[in-house]
Amino acid sequence: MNFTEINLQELGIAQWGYTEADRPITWKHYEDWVDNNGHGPLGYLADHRKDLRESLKKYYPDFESALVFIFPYFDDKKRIEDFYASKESNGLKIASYLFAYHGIDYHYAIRDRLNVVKKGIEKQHPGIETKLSLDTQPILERDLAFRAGLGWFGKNSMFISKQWGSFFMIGALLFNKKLDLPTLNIDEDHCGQCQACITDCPTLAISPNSRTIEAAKCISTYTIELFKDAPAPLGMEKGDGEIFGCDICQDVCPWNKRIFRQGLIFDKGVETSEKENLLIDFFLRPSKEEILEKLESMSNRAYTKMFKGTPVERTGRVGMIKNIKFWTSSNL
Ligand code: B12
Ligand code: SF4
Ligand code: SF4
Repeated sequence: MNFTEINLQELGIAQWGYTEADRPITWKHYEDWVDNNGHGPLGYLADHRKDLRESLKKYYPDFESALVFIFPYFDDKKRIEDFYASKESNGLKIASYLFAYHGIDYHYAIRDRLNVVKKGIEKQHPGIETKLSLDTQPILERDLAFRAGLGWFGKNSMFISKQWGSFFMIGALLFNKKLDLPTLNIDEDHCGQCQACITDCPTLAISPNSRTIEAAKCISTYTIELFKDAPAPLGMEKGDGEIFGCDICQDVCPWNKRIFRQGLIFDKGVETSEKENLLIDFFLRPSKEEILEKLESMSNRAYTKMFKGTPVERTGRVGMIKNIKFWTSSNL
C-alpha cells in the first residue's frame, strides 16, 4: 500500500505507524492500575469494558492490523500560551487540546480526517473493513501507538514522541486484513533521570514509580469528567487556573520544550475560529464573577446550544460552574 494519494500532512497527521499486534504490551500495568483503584471515579475503565481492552480481537473479532496516527497541536498550544501571557487573559486556563481544531471538539475534527484516510485505503483495498479508534472505544490507545513504534510512555503516562513531543492526539484505523506495510521498532524510554512532571504536578497525582497517574487526584478528571458539584482534589489550588483539562505535566517536559524552541507550525487547515473565539471570550477574558453570573442565569439548554460541538458541551453548565467556582474561592 502507499500513501501517495493521501496527503497526510493536509489532514493534520505528522506520523503513522503500523502494527498487527492485537494485545497491549502493557496490559499487566493496566490491570494493576485498576486493581489499585488508579481509575478512581472513572468507572468505565474498570467495569466490563476493562476486559475488552485486553485484546483488539475482543472489541473487534476480525481485527488483523492497525494504522496509528499522530495528530499534533504544539503550535496551537503556543498560540494559546501567547494569549495567557497577554493582558487580556483573566488568569483562567483551558487545556490546549481544545484549540487544536480552534475550539471544535477533536472527536469530530479527527474523525472526519480519519474517514478521509479510511476512504483512501478502502479504494486501494476493495472489500477491506475498517473501524475507527479515537478515544471513546475500549482500546488502550497509548499502548496501540507504542506497539506501532511511535514513541514511549513518559513518567507522566503521556505517550511521547522524540520528534513530536506529547502535545498530540492519537487516532487509529483498525482493519480486518493485513496491509503490506513496514513496521517500526518498539521505542525505548527517553525520560532518563528526569522527574519534572512528577515534582511539578500540583496535586501530586503522578505515581512516582509506575508511569501512571491517580485519576482521582488529577485536575483533568475533576474539570472534564465530573459533571456535578464535587470537591476539588487536594492541592488543586496550587494549579494555574485550569478550568477545563490540565497541561502542567506536559508543559514542564523537556521533550515539549524542545519542540517549542524549534517554533514549528503544523497547518491543519482549520478554516474557522468562531468556536475558539467563543471559548476565549466567554471563559478566558471576563472576570470569574462575570462568568459565573452568565452561567448561573442561563438554562442548561441555552448552554448546550451555545457550546454545541465544543468539548465544554460535555461537562455541561453545572460542571463548568463547579470548575469556575473552585477558582472564585482562590486568590487567582
Ligand atoms: C481515561 C483517560 C484519561 C483520564 C485518565 C488518564 C490516564 N493517564 O489514564 C484523565 C481524565 C485523567 C485523562 C487526562 C488526560 N488525557 Co486522556 N484519556 C483517557 C483514555 C480514554 C483512556 C486512558 C487509559 O486507558 N488509561 C489507563 C492507564 C492505566 O493508562 P496509562 O496511565 O497511560 O498507563 C499506561 C502506561 O503507564 C504503561 N506503563 C506503566 N508502567 C510502565 C512501565 C513500562 C516499562 C512501560 C513500557 C509502560 C508502562 O502501561 C499503562 C497501560 O497502558 C485515553 C483514550 C484511550 N481510549 O486510550 C485518553 C488519552 C490517554 N488522553 C489523552 C489526553 C490528550 C489527555 C490530557 C492531556 C488532556 C488534558 N490536557 O487535560 C490529560 C493528560 C493527563 C495525564 N497525565 O495522563 C490522549 C493522550 C495522547 C498522548 N500523547 O498520550 C488520549 C490517548 C486520547 C487520544 N485518543 O488522543 N485522560
Ligand atoms: S494533568 Fe495536571 S493534575 Fe493531572 S497529572 Fe498532569 S499535572 Fe497532574
Ligand atoms: S517531564 Fe521528564 S520524566 Fe516527565 S515525561 Fe517528560 S521527560 Fe519523562
